[in-house]
Amino acid sequence: MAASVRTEVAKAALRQQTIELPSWAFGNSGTRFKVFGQPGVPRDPFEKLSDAAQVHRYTGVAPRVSLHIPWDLVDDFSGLARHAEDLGVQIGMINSNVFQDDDFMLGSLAHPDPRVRAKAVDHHKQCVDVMRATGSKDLKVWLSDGLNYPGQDSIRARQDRIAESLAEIYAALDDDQHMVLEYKFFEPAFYITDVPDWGTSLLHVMALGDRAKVVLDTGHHAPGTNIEFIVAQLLRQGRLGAFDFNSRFYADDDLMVGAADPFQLFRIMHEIVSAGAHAPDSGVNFMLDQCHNIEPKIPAQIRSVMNVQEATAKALLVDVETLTAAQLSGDVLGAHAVLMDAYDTDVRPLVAELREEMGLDPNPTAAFTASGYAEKIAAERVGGAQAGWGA
Ligand code: LRH
Ligand code: MN
Repeated sequence: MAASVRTEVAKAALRQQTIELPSWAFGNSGTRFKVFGQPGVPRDPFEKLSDAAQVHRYTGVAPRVSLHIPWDLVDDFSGLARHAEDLGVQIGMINSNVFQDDDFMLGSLAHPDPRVRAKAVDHHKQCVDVMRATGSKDLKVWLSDGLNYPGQDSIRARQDRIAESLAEIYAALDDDQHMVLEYKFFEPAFYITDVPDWGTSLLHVMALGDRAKVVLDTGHHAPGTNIEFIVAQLLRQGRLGAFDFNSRFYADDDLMVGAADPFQLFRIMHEIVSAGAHAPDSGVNFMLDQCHNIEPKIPAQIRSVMNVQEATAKALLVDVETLTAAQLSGDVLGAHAVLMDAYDTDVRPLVAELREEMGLDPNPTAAFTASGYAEKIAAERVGGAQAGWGA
């Protein structure tokens, strides 16, 4: 395929790409040391959606916002969904939260006490009701459940309890609803996390049924883990349901995707594009899961969406024919060079051109800054409590 044709094919694919934003990225977040406030931070889910809609307005590819319950609890969820529609966005995945209630100190779905497990299952059923009220079709489950000391509880019994509890939640889903299960190798537990890796999540979702898949959060692996291998394997099983994109230098830093390791993001998107999983109907949801502890939140989300677009564009420019020929002929350096040529391509002009063709400003960050929206919300949003993790 000629390079010029590859460019047009890439643009057509990028035009269809969508990236889902996390409502909580627009609220305050931090570390155990400090949570810094910022002027204009939303005070409720309505204001979070307004800010998320700004990201879609200037990038054109962020039409969904993922909610987190109870952080985004409102009296009228269909009203919230209408507010989203008025803003030109939609409610995406619904995230459960069984990591902040005092009763879940020793676990939620894995807790030794059946009454506590029942409470955690009920919370997920409440999230399914939120899905019905907002039109969301996806329940996203991350369990902070784990142990801090050897012997604290039975490793095997906890897996049995989780399997039983997840089965009850899965049974509560409507036929057109799905569940995705996220894994994380540590934090807040420091000895064992009950769903620590892709294998454990995969085993649980395969036991549940076809409408259950794995969430891969790029910050949830042990240092040195080859994430694109996991992506290829989960795609091969048809069980990659979603990404929580972010980047990190050390632990679950939740920094802007592509900021710490743009080459890793490119390698991940290469596996995605190679499997055709970038297509809108692939069933893979590309989401951001980030915390903007010190940087302005809306521009950071815009930058993050641009980073995913650029990594995807590079992956779409890989000369697949030449790569495959080199791979099959054992031409190690030749094959590597083909991939690096794509990675070393400056795709910013291509993506800027695409935005113009979509009727958008080629520079979303500059366009947002020029809009004065940040100053407007800083002036308007005075009083009330800024949204956060409420931890
Ligand atoms: C856990 C996690 C999960 C969310 C939370 C905000 O670390 O990645 O996806 O519920 O962050
Ligand atoms: Mn996550």
